Amino acid sequence: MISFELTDEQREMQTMVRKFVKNEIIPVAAEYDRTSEMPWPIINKAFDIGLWNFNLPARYGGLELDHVTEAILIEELSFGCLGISGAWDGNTLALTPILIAGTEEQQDRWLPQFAESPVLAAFCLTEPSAGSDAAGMLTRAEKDGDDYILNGTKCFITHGGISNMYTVFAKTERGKGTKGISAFLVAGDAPGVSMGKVEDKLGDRASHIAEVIFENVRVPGKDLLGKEGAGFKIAMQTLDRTRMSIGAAAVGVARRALEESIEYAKTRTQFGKPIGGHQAISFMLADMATKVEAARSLVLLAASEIDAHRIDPKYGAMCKLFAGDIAMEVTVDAVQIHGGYGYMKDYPVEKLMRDAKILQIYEGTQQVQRMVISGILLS
Ligand code: COS
Repeated sequence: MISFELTDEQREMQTMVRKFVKNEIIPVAAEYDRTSEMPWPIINKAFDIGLWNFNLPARYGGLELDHVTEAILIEELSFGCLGISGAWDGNTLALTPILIAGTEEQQDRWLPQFAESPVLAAFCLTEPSAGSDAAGMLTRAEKDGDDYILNGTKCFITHGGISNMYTVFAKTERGKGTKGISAFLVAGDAPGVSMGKVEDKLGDRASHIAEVIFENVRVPGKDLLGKEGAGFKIAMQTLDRTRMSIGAAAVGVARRALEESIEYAKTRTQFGKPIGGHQAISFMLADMATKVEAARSLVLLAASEIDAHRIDPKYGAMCKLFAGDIAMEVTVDAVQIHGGYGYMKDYPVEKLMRDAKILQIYEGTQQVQRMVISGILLS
């Protein structure tokens, strides 16, 4: 049997987050977009009411959400503001490698802090000259006794420079390609860790994105994740689980653009009737709504496959690809429906359009998603 019915618990959490978004996020989203400040008051409130730490295991005080529930909640948060949603859920990406490859001892040492206070974590893969070609990274970790010495610069890092824990991917052996990459857990206050350039972005502005610089950082051998050389696989396995949440965020952005457009089409009058009464607009709304539903279906498929432990990288890639593209299309259409007003900051749709663009870029560009999907189809 196939069902899109939410469980009582999922519905309850969806209602709770929807209420939080309406009361706490939507009223301040434009201001965070303007200032580009980290939304600490919202994160602190989320922590206080127990809605923080989506994927932190329950044994460490986290919510330990399944992926379907996570997708439902990310859609709601991103309906309110993509940047705030990214700041809220940035830890999920950074914690996933330790959940995949961390030993019990490593998890016991690193994870309890996340339930004690709303501290941050960051996933450090991308570098200035290694974006889509993640294996082309220059950051290196050289063995020194039982420790490693880490040197390099990571860029475009969510929570970069303000995190308590970094999951860092670095070359431990040159000339071995993807098999020469290892993953490490690094404390935010370790000597030699610093914040580089803080990015000033087109959209997604409430999410803090910065460079992280590692300069002769001593990493104890006990903080190597998995085996030496397993880092690239750990990074890919992480993205296989997290790309669906970008799809869910895209659905939230697109649904908001659709709802704003429906409301506007009902109230804006031209040529003697509400613009929704003109087929030029009503057919656009019909197409936008169809795209939102189709994207959500693909996100839920990807999420439920992960929950069923059938992890097929193509589903995460497909839903990120499809939902990211429809978010861009739907938000552009929303601006068009709003006409001149849509281009002004008085209405939220211009922000939605600026926000949507990043959904086609981060956690792998749309072109990388096609590489993943076609690679599987042809393998
Ligand atoms: N799960 C497990 N292993 C995987 C894997 C996955 N999803 N994807 C690749 N691997 C393994 C391959 O099996 C291969 O191992 P073997 O050599 O033992 O066969 C190895 O990793 C290398 O794979 P591949 O040759 O496909 O690697 P490429 O260097 O060609 O890179 C892409 C593939 C482009 C898909 C990868 O670099 C990528 O995802 N890039 C984008 C990174 C990204 O999303 N960055 C955003 C920043 S994170 S916010």
